[in-house]
Amino acid sequence: MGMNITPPPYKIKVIEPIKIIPVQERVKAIRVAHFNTFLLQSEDVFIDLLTDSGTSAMSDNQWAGIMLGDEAYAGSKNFRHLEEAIREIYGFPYIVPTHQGRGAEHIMSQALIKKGDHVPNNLYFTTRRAHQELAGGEWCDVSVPEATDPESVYPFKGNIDLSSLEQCIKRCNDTGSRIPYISMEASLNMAGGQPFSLRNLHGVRSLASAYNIPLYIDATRLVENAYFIKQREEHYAEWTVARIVKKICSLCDGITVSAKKDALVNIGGFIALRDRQVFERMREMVVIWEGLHTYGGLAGRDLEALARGIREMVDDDYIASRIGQVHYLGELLKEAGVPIVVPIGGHAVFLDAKRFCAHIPQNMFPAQALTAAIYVASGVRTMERGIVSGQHGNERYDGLELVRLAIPRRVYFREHMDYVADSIITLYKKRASIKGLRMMYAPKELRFFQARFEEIN
Ligand code: PM9
Repeated sequence: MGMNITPPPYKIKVIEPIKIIPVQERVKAIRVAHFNTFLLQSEDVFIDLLTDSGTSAMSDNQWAGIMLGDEAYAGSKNFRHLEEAIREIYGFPYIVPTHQGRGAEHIMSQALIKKGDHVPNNLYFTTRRAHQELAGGEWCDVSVPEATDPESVYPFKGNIDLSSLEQCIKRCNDTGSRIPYISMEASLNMAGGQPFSLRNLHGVRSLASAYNIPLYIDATRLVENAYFIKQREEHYAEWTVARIVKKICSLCDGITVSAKKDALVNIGGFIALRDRQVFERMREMVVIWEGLHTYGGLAGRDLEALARGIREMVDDDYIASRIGQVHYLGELLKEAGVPIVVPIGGHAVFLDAKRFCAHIPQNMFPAQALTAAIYVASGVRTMERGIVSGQHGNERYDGLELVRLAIPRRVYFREHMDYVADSIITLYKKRASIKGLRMMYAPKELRFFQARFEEIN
């Protein structure tokens, strides 16, 4: 295929058996799950590409760390190890641990946002936006237009549109509305795992400084973003991924992190920042919602596994092989003519359901229907990233309509990717048989997790 293959720089020590249940049982299982892959039982799934969150395989070094958990209520030595790792790799002095990413988003939003504030974001992430809005903020989109064009090959779809950002700031100044911070997500998940460039980040930093607004990055997949900068942006080919990560962090005021992605652990999150006053406000809040400020809802062993994961995640060979595997799957699908989001992202391959299921209108949830069809056809579990995830309340939505195949880190083999590609290519040939869905129930917040559907005949 003429691709550069980087073999994984690790080998197997422990395995977990998986099996595929017969197709009749899969048909039953997806009905019981109301056509929502979040409601499937994991034993009924063969290859689980629902998410790359908390699904990574830990190393022997991390498992060894688990045995060194200091489970004292206060002052656990593992928290000190975590602080050291974050200071070394990300470069921030102050750390607030949380149980996972949305715990960090909750605290950041409550600490910084007041009712009526506007928060500029590059597109949105579901939980981040929900917490900004619950705190009384108004989300405003300052992503580049390419972010929502699945066919554009623009290499930095995670960029912020600098003129939209400046307009947003000026509009807020004119109307007396406050901007508590600029929110920028690395490896923009909802656009297909797309990076921002360092050049763009410098531009955002300049505006932030000119208008005296803090800049906080969602650094959940910062390492993957840094890898793309190394690959695609002039000047950085010779830099290590670790150096690029540090550089990015030097340009912002702080980060929130779901450590369940880049950082190779099954649970964990944190806020890391430079402003001591803001840190102290957040540290007062963490004890209300998460736990003491030296564990934030995590066990000592979790803190240790995370401290070690943070050091492992910036290994250049590892990250090349990780993104290489995602790329491998994406290329197989692309070559077979299956419509996917390009460029292929860092953590996942995204199918474009608008083109895959062109016969299903968006109000019949084509991406949701496609996740169900893929499961029945192959036992592979994927996630809807379209109108179910994207629409808030009664707001109009005609945005991206995607199915995400997220690849857990250090978990599956090339043969698994071949099987996934084969199954989807076969389904694509029979796509006319996929039926639209009707939504029967949806919770008010983050409806995609628990919504229920039935098939339209
Ligand atoms: N992302 C994902 O599968 C897990 C659940 S939401 C479907 O992609 C970003 C960029 C994320 C993210 C979670 C969170 C929240 C914040 N930012 O899941 O609370 O992708 O640890 O993190 C998921 P937690």
